[in-house]
Amino acid sequence: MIRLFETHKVREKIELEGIWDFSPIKDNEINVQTYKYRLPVPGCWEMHPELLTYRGKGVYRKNITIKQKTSLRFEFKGVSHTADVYFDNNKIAHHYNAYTPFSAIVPEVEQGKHELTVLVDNSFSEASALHIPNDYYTYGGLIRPVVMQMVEEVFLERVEFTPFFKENNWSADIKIFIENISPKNCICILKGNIGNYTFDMGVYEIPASQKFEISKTVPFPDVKAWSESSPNLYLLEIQLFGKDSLIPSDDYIDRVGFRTVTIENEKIRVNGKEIFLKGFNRHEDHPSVGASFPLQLMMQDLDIMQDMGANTVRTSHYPNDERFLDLCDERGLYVWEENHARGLDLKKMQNPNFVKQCEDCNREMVQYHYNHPSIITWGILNECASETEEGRLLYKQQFEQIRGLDKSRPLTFASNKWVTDLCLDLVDIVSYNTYPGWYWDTSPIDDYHKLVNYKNAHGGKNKPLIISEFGGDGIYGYRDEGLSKGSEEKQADIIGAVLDVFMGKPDVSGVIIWQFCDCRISQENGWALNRACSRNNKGIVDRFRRPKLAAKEVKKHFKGTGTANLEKGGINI
Ligand code: ADA
Repeated sequence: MIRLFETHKVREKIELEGIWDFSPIKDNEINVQTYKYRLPVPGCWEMHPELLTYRGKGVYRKNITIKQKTSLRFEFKGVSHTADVYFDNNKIAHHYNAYTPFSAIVPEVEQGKHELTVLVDNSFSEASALHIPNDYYTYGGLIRPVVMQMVEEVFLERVEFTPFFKENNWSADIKIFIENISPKNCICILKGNIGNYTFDMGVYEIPASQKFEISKTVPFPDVKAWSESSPNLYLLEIQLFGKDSLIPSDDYIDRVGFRTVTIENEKIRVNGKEIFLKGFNRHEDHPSVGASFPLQLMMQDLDIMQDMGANTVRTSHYPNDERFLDLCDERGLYVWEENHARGLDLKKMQNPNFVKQCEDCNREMVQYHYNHPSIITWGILNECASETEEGRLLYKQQFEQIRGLDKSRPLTFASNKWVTDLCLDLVDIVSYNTYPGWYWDTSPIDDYHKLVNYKNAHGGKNKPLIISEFGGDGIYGYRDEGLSKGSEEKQADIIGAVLDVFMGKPDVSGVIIWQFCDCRISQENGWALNRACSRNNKGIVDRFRRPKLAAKEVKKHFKGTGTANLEKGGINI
């Protein structure tokens, strides 16, 4: 299952979920004679007992039967971390980054048997600027679903839906991206519908072998808004017809919500109403599946978070599986979706591949996830070199790139540079990671004053403030009434003290705990010596989702005090 709803009724598609052949390889030789393993897709190879710590290259193979001549479009939702895709031994795609989707077209495939092979590499080297040994684990494999679609010569590539509220009514700017892979110009007619509304998008001549973009503003007078308390969703269905044809040759279905996100008077507003974020940072990591989450585990994570009273998830530190975002849409959760970069100092940001790999990640994140109403902010470059002039330039370039792709959402990044940060003027929302009680023995109230004073004097005045990380280790089962660091008691104490301070302050717009669940970390570069049991133990639940003492503290705060009723004013829904 790639999404929680049908994405096509007209276009034929087959999900390539199941068992694939797999073999580790040493060089780039894709013509493997004997495949030793049969591995599940989606899946991480580390879940196999002989591949627990395998870092390197491997080839996945799947035989495919095509019933009649057609063009094929493959969509890979996530390959960790570098993929070279071959169809009948011809290379059709190269992609870097485990956490963003990509696609490849194979025109005019003959009926019969074919072979799809994917060379996957999860190794660390200079070629990889973003996947580096880190405070989380880079797994290997086809970690998210793969789908094969049968496409016509002209097909719908994607749709961008941007709702807005004007003169007491909802409308939306709808952009449709079409691709013509044939050598001739083609006339096509586009129609759409949402709920009970059908609308014409026009007639166009799509130039030969080109991508084409059309846009239109459509009013939707009687729809219901999407909000935290009423997450109304609508299926947006676009159909493409050939000239004089009454039967659509292609379609594209996405699920959308009507909501706006704005920043006014230091507050984040959804549909004009002030919101307060109470949430968790979450790594996609689980001992049984690695980073390859089935629906049940995604739902379980959200159930646990919501049971503690959370309304927000930060996808630290990479774009998430679209099914997880679908679930957030359905549940009215707010999402801070983040590009993939954690803790890169200036030297690492100056890796020759950094700029291109970030640009690709930003573009794929925004374009593939554009229509999720739950995503209320895009974040970039967690704890990178925002205290340097050179780093500032790179932050600036990325914010400009994202603003060019999406003007409808505010932007942010999580800083740990305290009173040396040079980038607060670049963002719409100022976000700080701070660890009072854990990395330093300051009190949260001192941190609060220091942060707010610096923010207001250095480009952050009148901008909302989110405390985007705080917490401390709590090793599951390690109990100590003496509150030694690492005990569940100490963790609960830190979390309670920080929430007491930051949830009560009028100039704080959100608190996001580090972190939801413990996660596996890299062994390389000293990480294993920094982290007890080779885990980041700051989860409020452990890797198996068993709650620690801190869970009660979180629930008390998130469900109780400090969550003033903010539902005043704004758009009436
Ligand atoms: C940082 C970082 C997280 C995690 C955390 C910690 O703030 O953003 O990824 O490493 O620190 O546990 O120290």
